[in-house]
Amino acid sequence: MFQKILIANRGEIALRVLRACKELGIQTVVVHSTADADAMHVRLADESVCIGPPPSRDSYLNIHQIVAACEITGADAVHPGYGFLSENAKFADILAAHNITFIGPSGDHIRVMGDKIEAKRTAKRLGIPVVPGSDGAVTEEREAKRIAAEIGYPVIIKASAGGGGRGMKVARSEADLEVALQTARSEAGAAFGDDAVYIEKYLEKPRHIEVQVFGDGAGRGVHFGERDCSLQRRHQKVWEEAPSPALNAEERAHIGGVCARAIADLGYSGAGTIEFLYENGEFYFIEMNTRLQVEHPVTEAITGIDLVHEQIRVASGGGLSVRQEDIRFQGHAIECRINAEDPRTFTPSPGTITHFHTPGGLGIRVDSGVYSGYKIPPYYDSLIGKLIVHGRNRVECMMRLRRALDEFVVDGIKTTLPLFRDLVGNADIANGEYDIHWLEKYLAEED
Ligand code: MV4
Repeated sequence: MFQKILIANRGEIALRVLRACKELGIQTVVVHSTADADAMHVRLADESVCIGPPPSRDSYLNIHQIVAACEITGADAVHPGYGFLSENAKFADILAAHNITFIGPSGDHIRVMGDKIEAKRTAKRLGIPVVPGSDGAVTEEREAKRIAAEIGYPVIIKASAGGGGRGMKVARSEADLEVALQTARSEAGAAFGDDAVYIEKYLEKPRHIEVQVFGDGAGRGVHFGERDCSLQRRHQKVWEEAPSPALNAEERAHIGGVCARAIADLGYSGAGTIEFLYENGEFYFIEMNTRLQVEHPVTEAITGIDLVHEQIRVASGGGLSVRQEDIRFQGHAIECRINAEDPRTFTPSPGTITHFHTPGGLGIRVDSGVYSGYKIPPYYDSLIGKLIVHGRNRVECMMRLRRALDEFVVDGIKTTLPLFRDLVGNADIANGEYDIHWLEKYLAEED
């Protein structure tokens, strides 16, 4: 087991990882920017190293500073959290070259999944169902037209270096295709320095369902069920739940089994998320994330398993603590992302939190690094906390969530809490009847 883990992140996830380390008796080092000197995780860590000024590229993204902090403190592993360097293959490689363990998959696995064309090819080879489309990159209009005619319109053109919704163009008929292809290619080239694009059948009203997987790096793979993350705005998830209201136990076991076997065959190590669009009873792979995700607590709530413990165990060579048959799904969990933003416009609202009171009681978990008197710096993303509610079934979970939202007090700044108070009273949400476009339509109709 590791003696000392360096946490290369900030905010609620830095605290989340720190808690796991403490439970495992592992010493902790945090690195932070000058803007985060007052953060809760900095106070709670055994050691802290200030690595630079507020802009992320000069601190949380500065690989050399982080490696130096490992060398100075004698950390033998790094947990990257999510975002920042968590899916940076070069970072994983550099740490390996310094004999420091990256708590995550190999640089090569990160690289494959970061290239969306390569990821899709790999998924297909491993027996994961993918969206019908081009076999690889498409450059010529003639070829694009041939593929689109074959799969049928509408089609979507996506950047291979994109992901998370960046660099996509929909073509509803052949007349749109030339412009869509050229715009997608030039935007991809400008944004990512890589103009490779690919074509897929455009699914009109899917849900976003993702499967939590783990590999032990030695040929074993397991799944922890799925999360439904369809409620998004501008590709930012707002509300996530497990299990998906759209799946039955048979579908869950089937797609989970397919994903677990793929992870085993790939020799993957650590936590991963296989993302699907789900429409008319079919799953279509879109991307794989090679990190722990923001919404991992809903999976923890329904399985009772600490996924950060598992990440640390696997990275240290201790293997997974569970076999597939030990993983049981109990009840229902919902996560609400509390952002320091206007609940209608989503404009960031940094500043001082004058009063912070979190809900409690059975089935309630709040993951947050903020406290009364804390000043939210303006430099980073606006997530200030997550409310995760668990109940024996979805109805109980929703009742408990409504009660928890009533107790939650965040004064001094604007937050997305009022949006969630509206959502828990909505009939579509109560019925679990929503797709990836539901939230944006709802917000457009509100004003
Ligand atoms: C799609 C799609 C429809 N058809 N692919 C957006 C994020 C990126 N991960 C993939 N995305 C989409 N890919 C096909 N073939 C619709 C989306 C999409 C979306 C997906 C998940 C959650 C929210 C979304 C919002 C708009 C579009």
